[in-house]
Amino acid sequence: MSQPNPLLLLPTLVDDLARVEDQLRLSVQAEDPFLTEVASHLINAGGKRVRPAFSVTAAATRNPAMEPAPPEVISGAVSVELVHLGSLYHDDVMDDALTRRTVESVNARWGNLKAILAGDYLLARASEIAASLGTEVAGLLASTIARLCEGQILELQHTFNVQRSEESYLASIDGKTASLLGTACRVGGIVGDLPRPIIERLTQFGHSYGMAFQIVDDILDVVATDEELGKPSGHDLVEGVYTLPVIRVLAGGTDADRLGELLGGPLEPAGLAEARSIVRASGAVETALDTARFYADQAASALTDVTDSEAGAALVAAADHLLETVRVAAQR
Ligand code: GRG
Repeated sequence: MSQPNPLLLLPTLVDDLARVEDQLRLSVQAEDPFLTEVASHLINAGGKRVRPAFSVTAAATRNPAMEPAPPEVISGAVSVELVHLGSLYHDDVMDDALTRRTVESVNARWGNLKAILAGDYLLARASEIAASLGTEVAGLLASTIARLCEGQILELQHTFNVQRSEESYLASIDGKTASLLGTACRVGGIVGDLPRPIIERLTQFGHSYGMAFQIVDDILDVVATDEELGKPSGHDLVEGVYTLPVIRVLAGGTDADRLGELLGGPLEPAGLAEARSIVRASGAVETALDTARFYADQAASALTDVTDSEAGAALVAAADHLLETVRVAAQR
C-alpha cells in the first residue's frame, strides 16, 4: 500500500530526495540501452523511498539550520536504495511475482535471467558508490547484503512449515528487512560525520523501525485488499511464508487445527479465503499489531536524545505513522 512518507514534512527533504532521484537514474545508465531500461524499470515505477529518506534525515539530525544535504549523504542514500532495488529484483524472481510497485515485475516483463542480471548490476552500482564513500560504508553495505541473504534463506528453509517458530520468523525479518533500514540510518550518520553515540542510536532506530515495518507489511498481506496493496494480497500464505499472525494462530489460536489442515502445501482460492478469514477472526492480527507497536516504540525511544532536532522528531513521527497504515485495514 503506497502511503505518503511522513518524513516529507521535513522542509529540506523534498529537495534532497529530488537529488537522490536524479542520482539514482544516473547510477544505472549503462553503455547498453537495454540494460539501462531493465535496471531503471523499478526506479521509474516509484516506491516510497523510505530508506534514502532515512539516510538523509539521519544525517540531518545534527544540521539544525537544515542546509541541503552534502553530496556524500545523497550518494549514501542512493547506494542504500540500490541495494533495496537489487533485493527486490531477486525477490520477485524467487516468488515468481507478476507485479511490483503497481507495475509489471522485471521478471514478468523480461524473464528471470535478465531480472537476476539486472539485480546484480544494481548491487554492483551500489557497491561502487559505497566504495567512493570510504571503507566503513563499503564494508557496512557488503555485510548488510549478507544479512539480507541470511534472512531470506532462513525464510526459505521454513516455507510451508506450519511449525515455524516466532523466533525463526523474527530472526528472518531482522536479516531481510531490519538490517537494511538500520544501515540506511547508519550510512547517513557515518557520511554526515555525526558523533559515534548518535550513529549507534540512529542505527538502533532504523533497525527497530525495520522490525515494525516488516510485521506491518506481513499483517497487511492478511488483512488488506489487492487494490490497497497494489499487488495480490494473501501472497505470503500462497507462497508458504507463514508470518507472525499466522504463526500465532497455528501455535494454538482459535481454529488452529483447521488452519493447519489448510496450510502446509498449495492453496486454492477458496482455501486462501478461508485461511485469511480464520486469521482475521482470531485476534492474532491485534496481537501482531501489539508486537509491531513494541518495536515502533523501541525505535522512538532510541532517539530520545536526538528528538530536539527537527529531523529527529520527523524520524519518531515516521515510527508513529507506521502503525496507522495498518490499523485502518485491520479494523474492517
Ligand atoms: C542480493 C541484496 C540481495 C538479496 C538477496 C532476495 C533477498 C536476498 C532478500 C529479499 C529481501 C526482501 C525483498 C525483503 C522485504 C523487504 C521489504 C519490506 C520490501 C518492501 O519495502 P517497501 O515497502 O517497498 O519500502 P518500496 O517499493 O516502497 O520501496
